[in-house]
Amino acid sequence: TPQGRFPALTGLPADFVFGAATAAYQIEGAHDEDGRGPSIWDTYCREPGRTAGGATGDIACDHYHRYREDIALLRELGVDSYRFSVAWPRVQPTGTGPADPRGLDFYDRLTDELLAAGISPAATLYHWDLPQALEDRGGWRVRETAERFAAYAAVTADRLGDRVHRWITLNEPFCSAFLGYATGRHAPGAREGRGALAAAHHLLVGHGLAVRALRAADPSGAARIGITLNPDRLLPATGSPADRAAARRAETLHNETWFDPLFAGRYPRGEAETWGELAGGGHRRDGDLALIGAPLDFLGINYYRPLTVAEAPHHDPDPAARTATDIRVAELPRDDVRLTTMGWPVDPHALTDLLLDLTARYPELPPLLITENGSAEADTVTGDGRIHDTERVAYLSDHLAALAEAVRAGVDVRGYYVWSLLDNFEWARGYEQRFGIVRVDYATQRRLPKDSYHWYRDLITAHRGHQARPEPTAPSTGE
Ligand code: GBH
Repeated sequence: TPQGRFPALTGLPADFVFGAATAAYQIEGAHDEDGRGPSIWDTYCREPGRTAGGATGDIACDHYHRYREDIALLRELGVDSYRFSVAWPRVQPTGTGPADPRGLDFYDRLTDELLAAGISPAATLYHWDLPQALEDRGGWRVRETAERFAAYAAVTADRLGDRVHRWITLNEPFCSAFLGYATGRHAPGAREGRGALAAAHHLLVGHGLAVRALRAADPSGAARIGITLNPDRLLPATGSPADRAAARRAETLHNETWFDPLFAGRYPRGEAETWGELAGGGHRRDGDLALIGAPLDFLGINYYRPLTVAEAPHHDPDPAARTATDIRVAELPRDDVRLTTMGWPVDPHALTDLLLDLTARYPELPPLLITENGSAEADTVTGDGRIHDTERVAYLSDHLAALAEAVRAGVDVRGYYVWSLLDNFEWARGYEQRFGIVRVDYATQRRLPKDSYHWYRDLITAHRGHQARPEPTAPSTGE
């Protein structure tokens, strides 16, 4: 049976969506073409020491010019849906004012090419590329950025909404707020306390305003609108009260900051314990919770690995210098499981636990989509000209099995997108980390599908029950 070769499929509904995901700054390149303005990532990458080897997204995978070839790869892969992101600074080069039609033209062509290939587009409006001009006015620290974001959502939906019916407002606002404004490991590279907490709130307000704008642009009701979060499975290093308290503070920072306003109509209860006098804040207004909590059609979840946490002293003894991630929590390495080249532990069952736990804690959750899951591996081209990325195949297979286990236990998951279609610009880690199921040789821009690409294609075919290709006669090799 098809499921015999792909046990991970057992229990997934017949209309389960299989997809692949990318993001604009990580693949497009063409950073100064057709009127695109600079984003905070263009600025950040040019500052010394920010990214591995000083890498930038100036060229990346040159997808802006090669999107037809990349969509042909998606068509051959057989995915139902493709998740991409729209670059705000292509649509509005300074983040405000009338749209530059040339930027929207690109996403218009991309959308038509996807539909012609029988692939359903899923568009993320914000995958971290804030127009630099808005950062110069305060970025996500200020409410004005949330209002600008909704205006950008409206012009984008106005142009694409007749054909794009799945919208994701924000990708991983945790990263935008806390890596961008507290650890400084993401653009704009700030290290702040209150600024980062204000950014977290204004991202949520921007989401709520964008949902309102997207619904207004969709009188027919065809649009399915959601947000993508990266909830973490947080494991206390020991059962000690100190480590358990540390894990609770991390729950507030990583999960409750987002889930509580979005799905429980409240701000997190652990704020004071987590942030002390930084908590609360004058950036909140009456009515914000109702705006943020507007009903969604789905919740996107990006999942990669669990985190083991323990109590730690403050990084900075000076309270005035503390950032919003300085919450007396240390992340501990794991030595009991395999690590990917990101150093991330491979522990698929943590995904099952996470999904069950979130569903139990938030009864109002909408249906789920896994909008990213994948692994970075040290792929090498072998003598046969192929890439036998058996670790990635095992990672994907085991995580799909863990997801299917959650579905069998009653969690409503409607789809799964592999991160990523292509090797790409992995933010601060530059081009050293390869997440693609297709290799990109950056010197030539040649694409080479890895074994994981062929495995995923066969899994999708098996799920559809088409049996379009004969089963292999040799025993499968750990797939
Ligand atoms: C997701 O981020 C993103 O949505 C996607 O763009 C990204 O490519 C993918 O996952 C893989 O990372 O080591 O200090 O440079 C997940 C959150 C953000 C966590 C980047 C790791 C690197 C921090 N990731 N972060 S650092």
